[in-house]
Amino acid sequence: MTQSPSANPLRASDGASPRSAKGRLVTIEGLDGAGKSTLAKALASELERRGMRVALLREPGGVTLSERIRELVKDATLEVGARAEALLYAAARAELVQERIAPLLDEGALVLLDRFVDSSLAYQGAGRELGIEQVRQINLFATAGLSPDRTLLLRVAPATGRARQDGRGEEPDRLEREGDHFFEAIARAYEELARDEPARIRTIDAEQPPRRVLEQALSEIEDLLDSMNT
Ligand code: ATM
Repeated sequence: MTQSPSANPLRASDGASPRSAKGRLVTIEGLDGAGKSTLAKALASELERRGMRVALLREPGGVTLSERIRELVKDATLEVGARAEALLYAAARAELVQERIAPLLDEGALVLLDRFVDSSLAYQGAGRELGIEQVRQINLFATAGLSPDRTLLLRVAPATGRARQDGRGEEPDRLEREGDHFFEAIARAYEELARDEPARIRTIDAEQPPRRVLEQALSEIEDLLDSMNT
């Protein structure tokens, strides 16, 4: 997943055009209850205030097929094996990339994406024990190799994430019904991914107040924002 943006098959060929003409893909990752969607919304409004073209999307979802798949993977009444689950997330991702993300990047937008391939590596690769490399392979196919320019990993202790999730008072979905062991494996996998790719994946302590999380997130993408303005 370290392909350079200009070598990306889903982006318009760079040719002689300056790198600055292209958009950037920033993904937000972490356990449920880490505050991903709060950060995504705050980042989007701050960047729009600065006059940037920002598209905020979430996974699974963002286009009709992927929203339908979202309903399937969350449905607690369905039997879904680990392999089928990994493929459903990958299918939702393939459609979102093709219909929305690739065109937005070609138009020069900053795409803020709540979850992407790293979620599958952590949840299906580690949580479901399918193996990170196997899950990476199906996602390379699904995304045609699209890799984020930067990933903000919101680190929260599994117990804190669970407590925040419970505090929402919603009925737990199919994945949220899993035990502590599942979420601990996911948290460990995220840490490993961040250790392997420190330039791309920046970890933020998500137990800080939301304002501090936003400040750190902005500083972690400042160089990308600068590169879009030059
Ligand atoms: P959100 O609740 O963050 O929208 O994500 C939906 C669920 O799908 C979430 N469940 N929990 N807990 C994480 C899970 N998920 C995966 O297991 N693999 C993936 O590739 C993605 C994108 C999400």
